[in-house]
Amino acid sequence: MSIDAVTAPVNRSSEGAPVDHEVVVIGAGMAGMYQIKRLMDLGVDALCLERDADLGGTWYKNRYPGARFDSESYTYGYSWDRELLEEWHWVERFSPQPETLRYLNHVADKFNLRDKIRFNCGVTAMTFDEDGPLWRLTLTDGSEMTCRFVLTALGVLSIPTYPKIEGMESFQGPAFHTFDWPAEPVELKGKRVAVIGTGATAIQAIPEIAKEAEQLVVFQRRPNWAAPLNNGLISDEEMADIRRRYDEIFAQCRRTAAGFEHDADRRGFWNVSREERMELWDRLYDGPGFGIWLQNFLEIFLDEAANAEFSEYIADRIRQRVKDPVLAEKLIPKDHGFGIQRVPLETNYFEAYNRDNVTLVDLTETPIECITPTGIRTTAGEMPFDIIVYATGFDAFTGAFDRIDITGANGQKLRDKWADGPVTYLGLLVSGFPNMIMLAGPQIAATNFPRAIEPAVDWATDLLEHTWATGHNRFDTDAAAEQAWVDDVARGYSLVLSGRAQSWITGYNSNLSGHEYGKTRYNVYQGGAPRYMAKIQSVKDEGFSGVEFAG
Ligand code: NA7
Repeated sequence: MSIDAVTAPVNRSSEGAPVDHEVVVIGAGMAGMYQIKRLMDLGVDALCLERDADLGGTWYKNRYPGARFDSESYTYGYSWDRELLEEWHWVERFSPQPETLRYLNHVADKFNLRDKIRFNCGVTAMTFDEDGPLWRLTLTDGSEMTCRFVLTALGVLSIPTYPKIEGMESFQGPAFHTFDWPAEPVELKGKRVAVIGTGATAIQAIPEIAKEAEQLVVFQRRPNWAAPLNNGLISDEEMADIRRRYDEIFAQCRRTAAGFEHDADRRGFWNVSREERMELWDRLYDGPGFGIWLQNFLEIFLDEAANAEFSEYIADRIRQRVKDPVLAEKLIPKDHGFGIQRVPLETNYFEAYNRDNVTLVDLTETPIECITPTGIRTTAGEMPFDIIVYATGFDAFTGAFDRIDITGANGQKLRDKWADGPVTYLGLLVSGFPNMIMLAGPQIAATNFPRAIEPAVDWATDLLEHTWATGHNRFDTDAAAEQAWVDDVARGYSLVLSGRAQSWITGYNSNLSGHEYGKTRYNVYQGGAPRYMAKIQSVKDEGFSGVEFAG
């Protein structure tokens, strides 16, 4: 037999009722793109459905000024193709959205991924048909499609949450969520702009909007801790060095809890002197990216006193950067410590408030009463605006699933099963929803996102291959294995200070989507990426323990 014959793609398929496609992948962002590539390589009849007009997911949608990675670019890119790693030059240490979208388009072109992606094709409903067994999908154009297996790559922050404010629809000028920032240029020059929200997105956008707009008013409900991104260009020499070190870089990302190069300082917060702590913090504050968060002492995440001392250090930094001391205090969070919520990284965020054209409205003092046709009215009066920007966050993790009417075996709705929060096995499977694998679902490890996506895609592909190789056409996870995982995830929330945060990690804002207010949703696995990866590997090594095969 020739080598070609051995390596030629085999058309994998399962027994069962005929289907339009063996596998459908929903979503063509980072996860969906890699998944379709893996299936193409295997010669599987697979199709990727994308609701948007083009690929890129998060990086296709988030076009607001200042949108960029908080991950070092070279730790965020795909790791699975040596040639791709060798040929791509990341221009900036923290890639801006347009460059990232260019990168993803380059990947799609290089591997002909568009051949297997159907654009402007959302999924509105999917129902498991036991007789197939198969999934019956309803698409946005009303047509139906069937497949044996569904892999969801819906994105974890892909459903924007607009606030519910009286009169929103009456505003006559442009008004949009940052996620829906128009693709065509938005003229900010000479405009009076309102930004509602001060999360990671707003903190990236505000300094950029401030440079352009005639007037910018920021409506803040709760301030967020933020620290400098310290971005820079990557020279040819640095990029050559990064290329030489790629194996080492990815190995380091696999070793660390959050999938970055940054690793915690394990000397022990209380074992070193205050001077030594200050020396570390000064260095990290001037260093790049999440170092200030992830290269810090582990006690920051676990010990209230340690966290309070460090938070005070950051508060002082804010006081040094904001000229007006009263304003500085308004920008310093008082209800939670640094790093308890996901830390926004910024470039001149605090300096933006020193500009004459930027004003902060503290909504705890003067709440918004309504939006009028020409502006925003707070209890202090009405302010006129030309543009309103909602930087109000996302219906995280489960929102994209809730938007699809998903019916599993025995007629159960996923929406109902998840009414009190997500319930999964390893963040990858859901009991009662056979032949469905989530590639970027709730309860996967909280990491530098692609570093968790790639193992999830590989695991999903291995599960499919195992199913085919063992002559089955149906798998489901057993409820006991699922419950054990949910308990493990919940335990993680009880161990870290961030488990009580008011953030999308705890699903605190998902009441906007009809979920109970203030009830913690266990959206992510908090036990660290290495432990998560070891777990999914051991499940696989045990022939997919906790998964039942049939057919
Ligand atoms: P976040 O981090 O959820 O931030 C949303 C912000 O919007 C936050 O400041 C909220 O204040 C504010 N918000 C939400 N609703 C309202 C209303 N009704 N009125 C005033 N302010 C409101 O979302 P981001 O998009 O910034 O970041 C999400 C992630 O994307 C980020 O972590 C990165 O991983 C990428 P609150 O704090 O709830 O008082």
